[in-house]
Amino acid sequence: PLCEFSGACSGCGETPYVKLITQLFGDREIVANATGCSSIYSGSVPSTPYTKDENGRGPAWANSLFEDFCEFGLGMNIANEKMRERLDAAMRGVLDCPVCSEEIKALATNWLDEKNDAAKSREIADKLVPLMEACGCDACKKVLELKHFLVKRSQWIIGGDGASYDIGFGGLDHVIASGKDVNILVLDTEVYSNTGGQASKATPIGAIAKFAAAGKRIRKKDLGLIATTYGYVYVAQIAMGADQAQTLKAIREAEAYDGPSLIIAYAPCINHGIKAGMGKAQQEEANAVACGYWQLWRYNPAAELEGKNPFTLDSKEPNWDAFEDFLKGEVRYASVMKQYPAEAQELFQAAKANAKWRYNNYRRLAQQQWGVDPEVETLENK
Ligand SMILES: Cc1ncc(C[n+]2csc(CCOP(=O)(O)OP(=O)(O)O)c2C)c(N)n1
Repeated sequence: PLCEFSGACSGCGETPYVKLITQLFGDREIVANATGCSSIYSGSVPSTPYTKDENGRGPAWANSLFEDFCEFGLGMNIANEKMRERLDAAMRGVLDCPVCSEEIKALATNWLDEKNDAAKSREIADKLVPLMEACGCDACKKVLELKHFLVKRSQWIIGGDGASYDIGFGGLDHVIASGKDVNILVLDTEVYSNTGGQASKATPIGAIAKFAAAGKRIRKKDLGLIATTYGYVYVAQIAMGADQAQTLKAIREAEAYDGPSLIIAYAPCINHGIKAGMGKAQQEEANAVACGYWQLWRYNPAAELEGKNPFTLDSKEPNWDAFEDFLKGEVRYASVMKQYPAEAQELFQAAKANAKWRYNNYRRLAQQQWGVDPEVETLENK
């Protein structure tokens, strides 16, 4: 991992996702981080848990405001695109150069063809840079000035649910609508964790949070489903402790998808008051999915181009009988019973009904008939 020892609460549900992304793409990763827990444990200056590998490569990271983190990441992506356009022009200069060797020219042609493939662009860059340094002609110097852009980058935008569902939502919507190749990771703790647990639109009905002291009275917003309506945005809901393979698959698919991606990751938090303790945070994720509290699914626009249903429901039919016990295992719900016994049962039922409504909705989407309409096919996900 290229994200090591953070100052997050022990058992934090957020950090395993952040760490996993560095394990997959860390040597070419750029992060635009919203303010929130993740910006604090990732950038407690002068120290940072982000580190580099034996070749000196690691994630490049910066923190934005709470309200514009997606635009901040989009800006990084556009800047990178612009620089790579310049690099492309410089590389074409090599092809006509009277000094450059045939080997350099062959690699330059290869790079022009494969520059958007992460592994191939890395392989070509590793061969090309020493040859160009040895050549030293003006055309090679121009390429070398931009050598940091030879390898395809992996743009990540990381934020909490407060940033994503609420305050930065306008920007998130703008960025996914742009069609640009960025990956947004929402660390969904269902509250504003870093400022002490205020309710967000991600807080489910019945949970106690600040500004929802008697239990929230309205259901959780379905951010993922909203994003699917664009049709060209990769979307997934994941929970690492429930299904590691699905988490890995979703993160890989999102990164590989040539367009915007949004991953919503369930993250247990110290604010939830997990009775089993924070040492059981991963187990809590498994329990959340098993009882239907959280659902696992992926919406992959690339599948649609192959004539397949883009929506896949990855969670099994939940054991709804375990739903109430799951709620009782967390103080944010259990305390409603103590403080507001009259309303508690009604709120718990509403929480379960809403979770069922969501699950049924996902199941319907996963089971829908999918056929290819030739006219629609020409849209090519745009
Ligand atoms: C415009 C603005 N409002 C409020 C804050 C204060 N603030 C900093 S972090 C934070 C909570 C972040 O919550 P969330 O996005 O859910 O991330 P988490 O801490 O849960 O990871 C708040 C309210 C801020 N930085 N900027």
